[in-house]
Amino acid sequence: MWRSALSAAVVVGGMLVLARIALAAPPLLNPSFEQANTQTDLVAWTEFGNVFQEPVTPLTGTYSVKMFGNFTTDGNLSGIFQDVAATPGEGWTAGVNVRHNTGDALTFNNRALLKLEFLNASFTQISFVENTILTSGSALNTYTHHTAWALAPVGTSWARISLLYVQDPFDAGGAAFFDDASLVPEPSAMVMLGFASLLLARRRSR
Ligand SMILES: [Ca+2]
Repeated sequence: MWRSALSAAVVVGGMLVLARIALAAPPLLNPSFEQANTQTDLVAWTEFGNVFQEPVTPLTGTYSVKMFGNFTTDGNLSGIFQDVAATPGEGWTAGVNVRHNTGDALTFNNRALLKLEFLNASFTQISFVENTILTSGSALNTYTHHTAWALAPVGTSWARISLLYVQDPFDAGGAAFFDDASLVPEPSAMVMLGFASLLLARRRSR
């Protein structure tokens, strides 16, 4: 009796540890792009190239983020990114919704990318995954949701979500609209292993 009570207490304790880890994860700020100092200065995000907060086809709230090319060189980039503190061994999922609209659809090889990066304490990139999420062949006038997942490698201090627009060739037209980004960690493999062993101990004590 006391053993099962003890193991139940241990399991509850383990759940509290997991809950605390989930709560401790710093959230992505301004994920729906509703806050901006100016149209080209989103709160909590770093922008480069042609990036604008626009009251155009938002998924939620009033605003989306519009991106298009810089008309400079083939493969030029516009984009935004945000960093969140991360720990080696955590699995991270980056997500966003993207669309293009009739009248300003993507042309040629123009495309939008969702990139999940891991950086060390000096903000040097140590690994990344990158998914193409919008092309000239994508359906018009509808948001699609996309994710990218990766394990934070040894040396990780930061996880970064990057939303990018590639203009290729440099004179190709079309704009991408993004809304409702996310960047979420899972508990590390070691924590999950510990939790699983607690559950096993509970089962054996019955
Ligand atoms: Ca929004």
